[in-house]
Amino acid sequence: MSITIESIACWLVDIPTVRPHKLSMTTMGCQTLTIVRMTCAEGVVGWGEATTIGGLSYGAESPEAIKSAIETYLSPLLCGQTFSGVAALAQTMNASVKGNTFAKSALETAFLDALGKSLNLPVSSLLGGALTQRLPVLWTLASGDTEKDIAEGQRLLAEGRHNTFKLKIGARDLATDIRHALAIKAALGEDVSVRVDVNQAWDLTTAIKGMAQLQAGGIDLVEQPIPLWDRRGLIALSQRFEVPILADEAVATSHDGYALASDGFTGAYALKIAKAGGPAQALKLAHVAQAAGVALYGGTMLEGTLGSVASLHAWSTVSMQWGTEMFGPLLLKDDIVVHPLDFSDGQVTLPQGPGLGIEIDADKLHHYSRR
Ligand code: MUC
Ligand code: MG
Repeated sequence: MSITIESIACWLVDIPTVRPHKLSMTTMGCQTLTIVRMTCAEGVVGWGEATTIGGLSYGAESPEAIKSAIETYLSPLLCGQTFSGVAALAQTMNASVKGNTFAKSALETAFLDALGKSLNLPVSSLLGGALTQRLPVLWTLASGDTEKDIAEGQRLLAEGRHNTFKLKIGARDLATDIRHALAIKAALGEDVSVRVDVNQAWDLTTAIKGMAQLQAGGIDLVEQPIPLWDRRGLIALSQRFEVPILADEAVATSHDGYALASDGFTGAYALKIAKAGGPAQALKLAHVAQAAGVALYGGTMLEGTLGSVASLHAWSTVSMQWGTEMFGPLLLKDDIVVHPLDFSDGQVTLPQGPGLGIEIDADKLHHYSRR
């Protein structure tokens, strides 16, 4: 079974967030989704999404650059070509385009959606087969205000929507951040898992001080405390503290995962389809981690439903010891799909049906698209 790609269209879709989302490098009030529609022979249509955080403040590809890379370079390479699967698709893209993993991720997703629809199989089956139909999902408390975060966490616990929380720290001085994190942990209680993401904001000396206090205060996981280039520092921290480290920005592809683990890193890797170049590429990192005894976590770039579902299909095929954070759709005021995902009891349900199993709302796509 092969499919021929006929045309590719791309939109920038701007959707406001339900509240300001404060990270160490930016505060988001709006999220931009780069949406791809891949039309294949016999009228089969696949959809993909590439989404980053805060323009160029998080990663090296902006939404505008992703759209340009797709339209100017990747689409001409792919249109008119016939592919039997993601291996050939990735080989063609990688032979002529370096990097640009966000753009490649949107295209790999759209191709998987189209292939799944042609074969009448869910994307998870093309990636190895789902081990589960329900995946754990945490929520990130990042209003920038301790009391508001506590109230938000308590409300979500009472509603039963989430039972695990991640806090975004690193924008303020260490003492303020530690007070903030430990106050939230104390208010939410012993049984609630609270983790922090520093998004590279600390140097190694600050991280040693900070991790000691976070560990003593019962924080369960510390994500990317130091810059992505400081691999030796990350390995040293992972060996020095009992509280595990989650490597995020430091580990994008299977090559990064192999290098970090073979140099002695212990802890977990945050998988993200955008960092790796697509759902199938992200699973290569997952398999390297499994071989090295490194735990897994399903990460987000705060994608809408389309990108979150593409990730969930991949995450459903491996065991995620630290669960997932595929809450992106809940951070957005609206979305471009007909049926929203089912989030309940700290979990999300993998959509059923061929391909990604989602339906795009053409009116909403038009309404939120940048002119
Ligand atoms: C990140 O760095 O992990 C994930 C959750 C969230 O709030 O931001 C993202 C990015
Ligand atoms: Mg992170």
